[in-house]
Amino acid sequence: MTQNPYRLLLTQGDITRVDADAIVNAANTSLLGGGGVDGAIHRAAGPGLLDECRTLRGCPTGEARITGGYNLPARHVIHTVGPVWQGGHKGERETLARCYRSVFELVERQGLRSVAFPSISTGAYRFPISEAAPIALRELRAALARLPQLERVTVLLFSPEDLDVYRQALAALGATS
Ligand code: AR6
Repeated sequence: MTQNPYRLLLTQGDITRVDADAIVNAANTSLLGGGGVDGAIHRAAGPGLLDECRTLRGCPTGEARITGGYNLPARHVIHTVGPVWQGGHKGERETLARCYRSVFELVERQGLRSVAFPSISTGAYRFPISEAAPIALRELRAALARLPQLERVTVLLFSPEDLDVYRQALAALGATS
């Protein structure tokens, strides 16, 4: 299938400001907030998000849960729990891929048309971003090929350095697939 390249956007910025059907949160298994992008999303969404998260009773690593977006411009938040990097021999790569697939299962089920991701696991969970980027991009491209309902998938990189890593990974994938 030919893919419209404009359906996948890599950009630098703050995910809490993105207007999309859903933004993805790099959460922890409690789903009760934390630092990094999780803290930023909870601060921007307001206390309604934490109230709804409490009703979910957590989320195992590699799975995903959907809530409302509350005071965010995004309509929904999809919370997923990435793997903690432990050197790469504990199935971290497969678990990270599973996070992206779990998010897209919810996207498909809810009929969402636009979704924005942060770089899952590459902050506090220490997954090397040069290894995470090709895994993320492979899953995003597979979902775009599989789900015609998807109009736009955005990756919001927090720093220009992270954006460069993703851009280079996308160029490298383009050459091989
Ligand atoms: N918009 C986009 N990206 C951001 C933002 C933002 N507002 N803030 C940070 N990032 P992290 P993890 C980037 O640590 O590694 C939390 O405490 C950040 O620069 O947020 O999956 C949770 O509760 C990095 O590139 O998530 C968990 O305990 C990326 O988001 C734990 O951290 C992910 O970094 C999850 O760790």
